[in-house]
Amino acid sequence: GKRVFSGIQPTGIPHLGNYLGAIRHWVDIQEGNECIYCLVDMHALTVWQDPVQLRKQVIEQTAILVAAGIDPQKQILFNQSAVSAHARLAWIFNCVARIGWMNRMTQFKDKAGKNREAHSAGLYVYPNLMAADILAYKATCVPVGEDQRQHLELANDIVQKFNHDYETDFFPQVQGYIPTTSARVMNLRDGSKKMSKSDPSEQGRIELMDEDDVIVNKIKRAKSDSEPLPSERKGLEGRLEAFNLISIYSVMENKTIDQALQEFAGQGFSTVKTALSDVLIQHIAPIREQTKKLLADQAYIHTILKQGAEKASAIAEPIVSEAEAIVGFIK
Ligand code: AQP
Repeated sequence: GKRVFSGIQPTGIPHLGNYLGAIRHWVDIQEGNECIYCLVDMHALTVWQDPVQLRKQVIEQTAILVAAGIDPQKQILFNQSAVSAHARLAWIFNCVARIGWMNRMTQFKDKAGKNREAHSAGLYVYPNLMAADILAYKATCVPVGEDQRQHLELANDIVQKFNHDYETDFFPQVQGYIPTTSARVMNLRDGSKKMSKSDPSEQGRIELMDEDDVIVNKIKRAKSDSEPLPSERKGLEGRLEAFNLISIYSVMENKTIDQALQEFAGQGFSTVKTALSDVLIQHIAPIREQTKKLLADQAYIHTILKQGAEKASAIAEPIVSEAEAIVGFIK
């Protein structure tokens, strides 16, 4: 088996994009592997978080992950700030990574927008903390969405420079695992933006805690177009919202886009939307209901996080201590 690491920001209720791009694969990859799944509250802090909300969201997300099928007994599920090894290794990596490397990160440019100077320094060095998350465990398999590819490359640049500068082979190269079926799920109201937790409008995303009628309504009001559906993928070119709806449907039904289009060719969007709402409800309702049950016993959720942090520390502590010794820290 492999050692797998992945994280999710407790910045809100996970949505369909997080589910199809990450959570679903996290569940599948558990068999035969050692999986470390982290609620990255330190990453969340790179943009303003209300403290009460942040705490609530960590608890809620933990429950959702367990409800979605992460096994907290066999695997490791915890919040990042509870394991100090992340922050300690991130500092070392802040001193390994070059400012020029950070300046090339497209996610920073996207998130910071025009007013870069007003953002936190944490947002700027976010990818170094992500490298530390992975390498504190020497994890070699990192399942993430396509949007994280550049950050994984940066992690490998850090590994290479660290190993070179300190004349060691201490850190292993990191392998991304970007499943080909993890379509980038786009905003339901704007097919050029990705579906995102922090988008001010909830109408653009399906959250894993949405009630059935909310799902039906959001899909009903999702942007589409008035053309009938084509029989082949190329007929969706330039139709961003139409493509997004078909793409979500096909991923959820384990079909190719062309197979999905066979079902709907020649028809309008109302048929697609009804079918899509149905599959979404089939997948989401059980997760939502199980989450509610789990949240009724918050002590249990706290125990999961505490035990997860203990198991995570047991792995990360010796690795990060050795990295500290390599750079010359006296402990
Ligand atoms: N729209 C998406 N489609 C496919 N995958 C996605 N992921 C996020 N959005 C989509 C994947 O979900 C995992 C966890 O993401 P994250 O919480 O660490 O941060 P994010 O990518 O910044 O997600 P959000 O929802 O947009 O959060 P905010 O709004 O807080 O920034 C990652 O593996 C990601 O690829």
